[in-house]
Amino acid sequence: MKIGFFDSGIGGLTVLAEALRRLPAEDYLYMADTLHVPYGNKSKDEVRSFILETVKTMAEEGIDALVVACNTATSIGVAELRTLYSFPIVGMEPAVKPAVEMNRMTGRRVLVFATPLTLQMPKYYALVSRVDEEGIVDSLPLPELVSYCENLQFDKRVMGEYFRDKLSGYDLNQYGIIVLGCTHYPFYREILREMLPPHIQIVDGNAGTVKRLSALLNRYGISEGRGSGSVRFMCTGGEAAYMDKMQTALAIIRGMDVQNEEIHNS
Ligand code: DGN
Repeated sequence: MKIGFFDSGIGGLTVLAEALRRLPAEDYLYMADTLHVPYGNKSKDEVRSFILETVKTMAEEGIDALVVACNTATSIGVAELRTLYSFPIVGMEPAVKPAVEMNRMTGRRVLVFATPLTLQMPKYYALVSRVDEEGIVDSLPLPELVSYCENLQFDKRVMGEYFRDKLSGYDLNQYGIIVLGCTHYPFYREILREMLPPHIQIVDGNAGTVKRLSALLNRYGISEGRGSGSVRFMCTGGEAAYMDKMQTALAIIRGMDVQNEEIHNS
């Protein structure tokens, strides 16, 4: 049983880390589209063709299920991928719905961080229209953050300045929850935690995605649970240095205590 995880770069490793925690007895193939990272600032048509090409390569490797571990790629390609392949496919969704539900009692607002492309797509607009009856959701595009992450820029001072600048126009007292709507962003959870007021919760959709994956594997009857939690890395550019980077980044995210504020996207 081999589960494929796909992202433009190292972002999907934050979802893979969650899968390794919850489903340790499967085997994984992780694919990064290093030839085209980052996706978030490119056109919809370009990203669509990158997704189709990359998943084709993964399918040729013989995966039994696929997690599109990228919000941007999910918004653009997941529906089409489901028409092309018979294996189960799970996508990402920014955790806006549970955030709105959790926040209802506090009277505070919800702020969604994501790539510009995710925030521009009809899928995101439809999600917010569906769940945000009170009009409490605001969205903040962070176009530079994926590139910082890909460069393993985790310096507290540099990134603290970046986030302070991005949030300078916001009255943070108004907000109760920040949603990390891009799979790269959980790498910055600890830095954000230190700089944000303590009343703000930081949430992502990773646990919800892995729960959906688990349910789907059961429904298709394809989870053998006889794997070893092995991870094979691939990248479209085939760069040896990037293989090392993926190992390093997976160790970083697995070393973080991400459980305290996790919520379940339904
Ligand atoms: N990790 C991707 C996401 O969740 O949107 C980022 C895509 C990109 O390359 N910008």
